[in-house]
Amino acid sequence: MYDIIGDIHGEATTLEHMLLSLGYVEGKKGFFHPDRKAVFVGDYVDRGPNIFETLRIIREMVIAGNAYAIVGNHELNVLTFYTKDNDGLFLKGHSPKNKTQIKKTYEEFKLDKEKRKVYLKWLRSLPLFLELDGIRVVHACWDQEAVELLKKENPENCLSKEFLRKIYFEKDKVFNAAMLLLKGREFAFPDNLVLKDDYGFKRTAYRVKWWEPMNGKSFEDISFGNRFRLPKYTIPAQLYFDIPLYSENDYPVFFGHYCLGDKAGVVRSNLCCVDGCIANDGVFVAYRWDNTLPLSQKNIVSVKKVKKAMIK
Ligand SMILES: [Mn+2]
Repeated sequence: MYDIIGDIHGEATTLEHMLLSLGYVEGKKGFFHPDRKAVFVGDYVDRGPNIFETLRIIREMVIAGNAYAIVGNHELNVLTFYTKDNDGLFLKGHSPKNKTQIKKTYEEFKLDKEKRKVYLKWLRSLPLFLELDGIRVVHACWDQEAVELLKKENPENCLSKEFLRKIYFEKDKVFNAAMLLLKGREFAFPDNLVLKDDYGFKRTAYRVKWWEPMNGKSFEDISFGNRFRLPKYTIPAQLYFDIPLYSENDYPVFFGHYCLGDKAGVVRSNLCCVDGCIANDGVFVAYRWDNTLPLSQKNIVSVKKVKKAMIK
C-alpha cells in the first residue's frame, strides 16, 4: 500500500515529521514502513531552507526500495539550469532571472559541488510518471496521449541529459507532452482580458482543471490552483478547447503542483491533489491509499510546517 506525499520544496524537517506521523521509522537505510511505501510527487527543490537534506531523505528511501519518486517542474527547471547542450551552452542560461527562479537550490548547490553532482545525477534518473498497481502518479496532469507518446519517445522515462537536450532543441510535441505532465494544462487569456495576480504581475495564462469539459462553464469554474481571480462569466464558445478529459471510471490519479493550501485533497472520486503549498504558508499533505474508491478526504493526512529542527 502507498502513501502519496505532496510537494516538499526543501522543507526537510516537516518531511521528517510527516514520515513519523505516517508511522515510518528511521533505520540504517533511511525511513521505512513495515508494510507501506511512500510515493513522492515531485518538487523537492527550491523555496525551502533544506534542499540537500530533503533530497538525501528521499533518495535514501528510493534506493532502499522504500519509496518511489517522480520529477516535478521544479526539478525540470533545476536540471535544465545545470545541463549543457551539444555546443556547451546551458539549456537554461545562467541569467540573474533564471538564478532567481531557482535561488534557494542554486545557493545550496554552490556550497558543495560534489554533492550537487550526486543529486543531479539521481534527479535525472527519476520517472516523469508512474503506474503502480491500481494507481497513477504524475506531478501535474495525466494525459493518456502524452503518456503514450513519452513511452514511445522516452522509454527510459526520465529527464536524462540526452532527452533534455533533444526536447529543448526540437521543442516539438514530445516537449509539449513532457510540459503537460509536469506543468499541467494552461490556457491563454483572450487578448482583451487583462488580469494581474497578487504580486501585480500581468498574467497571460491560467491553469485549468484538465479533467473537466469547458462548455457552459465560467472561467472561474474551470480555474484550478491560480492565485488570482478569474471572471465569473461563461466562456464564449469560440474560446472552447477540445481537450481529452479524464474519465471518472479510469484509474485514480495522484498529483501535486497546484498549491491548494487547506483545499488540497480529493478533487473528484478518482483524482487527488496532494499539494498543500507548504512553502507558501500552506500545509504538507499526504494521501493514505487503501485500495478503495471513491477516494476519500478521510485518507488525507495534513501537517503544519515544523520550523525548528526536531530533537531526536
Ligand atoms: Mn510544481
